[in-house]
Amino acid sequence: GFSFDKYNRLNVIHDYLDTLANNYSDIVTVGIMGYSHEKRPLKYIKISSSNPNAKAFFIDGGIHAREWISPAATLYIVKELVENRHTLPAHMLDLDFYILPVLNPDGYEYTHTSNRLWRKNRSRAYMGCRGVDLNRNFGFKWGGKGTSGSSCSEIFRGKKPFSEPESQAVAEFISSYKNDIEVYLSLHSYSQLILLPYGYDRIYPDDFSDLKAVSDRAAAAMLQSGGESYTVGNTVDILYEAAGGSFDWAKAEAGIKYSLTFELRDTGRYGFLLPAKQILPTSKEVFEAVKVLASAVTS
Ligand code: 0X9
Ligand code: ZN
Repeated sequence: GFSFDKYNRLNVIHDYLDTLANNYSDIVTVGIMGYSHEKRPLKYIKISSSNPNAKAFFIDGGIHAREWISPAATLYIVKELVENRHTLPAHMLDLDFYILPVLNPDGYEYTHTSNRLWRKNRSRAYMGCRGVDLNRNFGFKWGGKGTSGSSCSEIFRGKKPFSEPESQAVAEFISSYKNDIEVYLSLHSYSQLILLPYGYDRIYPDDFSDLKAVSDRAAAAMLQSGGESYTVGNTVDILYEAAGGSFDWAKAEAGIKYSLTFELRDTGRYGFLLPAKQILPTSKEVFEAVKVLASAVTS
């Protein structure tokens, strides 16, 4: 069964979402945004505010298959929002949350069965190797810096923007709710960074200082709650160039002001192989940040 002491398989994660939808049918619904290359559902959960005019907060995890802490952290967020709802600050109750724990289910399962360090999806549409880096496949500045046209590359961008069913389904979903969504948060690992747009080049959106200010507060809250230290900055300044990423698209094309990427624990000791003992402490610090981000878009 489902637990926060371990990394759960896809079917266990999906069953947990379904169980919540059954047990909390007044606030929780589960839906499917689309299907992966191998026809697995892109299952998401919606946690609804009682405010009919609520703004929305979107979170995805598991774009990269091997970054197991990312889906795990999304599930902790889900648990807090649903099962511990009575403990939440009031402003959190004023938002709808859309959470997609595993954006790349084929890759995630493959890391459990065959290759723990697989990153991409499992597309077989290409000569050479399988898999597209879904975080290079979104349709803003697609094909730019920090991407590759070789199918065997870890940063293979695919044959055209949104060539992959996973990226396409997520973009369609977000587009259909873009007037409501005020925060787009994509969870990755590792390095303990809060990455701000843009990632395709060293370019700062006009409202960069707004994003920076709330992210600095989020990082402070993470640390103050007993969590780890996270570095905040423009993606290119503190990491590298990576065009075709989901949050650049969310910012530039969907118009979502607060579009961010977190790189969760650790800073390299275990890297992608983060011990299960760190699932809960990592998840708790992420939830502290989510509370701060939520406060920025509620009044
Ligand atoms: O390279 C990536 O896709 C991300 N780092 S990771 O180690 N998790 O693979 C960084 C993505 C930054 N976001 C964009 N460039 N859009
Ligand atoms: Zn990643």
